Amino acid sequence: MFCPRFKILPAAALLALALSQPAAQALTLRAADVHNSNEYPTVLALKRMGELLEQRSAGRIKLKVFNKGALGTEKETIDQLKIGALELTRVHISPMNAICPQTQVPTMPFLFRSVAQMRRALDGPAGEEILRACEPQGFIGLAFYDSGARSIYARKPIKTPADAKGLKIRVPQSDLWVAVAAALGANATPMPVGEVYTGLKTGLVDAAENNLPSFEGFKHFEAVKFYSRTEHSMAPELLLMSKKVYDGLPPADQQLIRAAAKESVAFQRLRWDEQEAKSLALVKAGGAQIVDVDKSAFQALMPPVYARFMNTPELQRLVKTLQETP
Ligand code: BDP
Repeated sequence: MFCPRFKILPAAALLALALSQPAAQALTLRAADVHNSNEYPTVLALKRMGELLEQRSAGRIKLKVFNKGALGTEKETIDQLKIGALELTRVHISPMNAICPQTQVPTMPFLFRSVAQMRRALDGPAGEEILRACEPQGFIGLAFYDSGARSIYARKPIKTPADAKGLKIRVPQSDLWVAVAAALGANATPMPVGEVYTGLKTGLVDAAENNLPSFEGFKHFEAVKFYSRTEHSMAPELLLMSKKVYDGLPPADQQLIRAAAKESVAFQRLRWDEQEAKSLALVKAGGAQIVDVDKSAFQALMPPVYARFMNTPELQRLVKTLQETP
């Protein structure tokens, strides 16, 4: 039977439905990473996150990983996130130090007692607080990934702070890192990691500092052979999302993204432990020498760095909470 309202009602109902429940949109997220190897633990973790998102959204949400610095330096990708031109970036925490002071806390030298303790501390409430602190600046801090411990490498062993005197050392682009190098008596040259290999080869810098997988992966061990285990920092990696993009997504998608990022952390840590062992073997086979050092002599020079950078009650409280994590 003909019903004049038939044509009108479904349209109105559809419209009402569309307004109350926007149809789930297909979503492609891009994630940047500077590491060259497709097997680097952070790169693998991003791919893992993508698999989880794709499974849980029945293929609607996809994550494309652009490693090898294809989308720019870490600072450049951070700038792109800020304006919503890029969705995700996995960066070292150091280029965020100037943008979000709370990120300086886990960057501080000799803050954690061990990698295991660093993981427990960052998994706790202080870690969450630091991730959240990036939001007012336009970044959703999704997760910390592991970056192990960083040590100094040079053309000679650096066993004591006296060995570091006058050394031209590359550091990440952060005032805090410049201050750490200065406390050791070295001359810091901040630069993006992509320039370090050439810097070491040409003698623009005498030294750099990083974890073993980066010493190996960026081929720095081909340029300088002595890796001295100062382990002066366990500053983590950071997985950030553009707040501008995030705020435009339905809450259900926001939750999917947060959960997939958090779940990729345990996976990344397993890959990290494997990669450290592999990288150690590779650099040794490539002629690198691993030098044991008296870390306490280096640590003894750091109080002025704490006094200068951990200069508010809030930062001091975060230091204490992270350090006191069992
Ligand atoms: C590596 C980090 C990478 C940084 C690099 C650096 O994984 O994100 O770019 O250090 O020193 O350990 O800049």
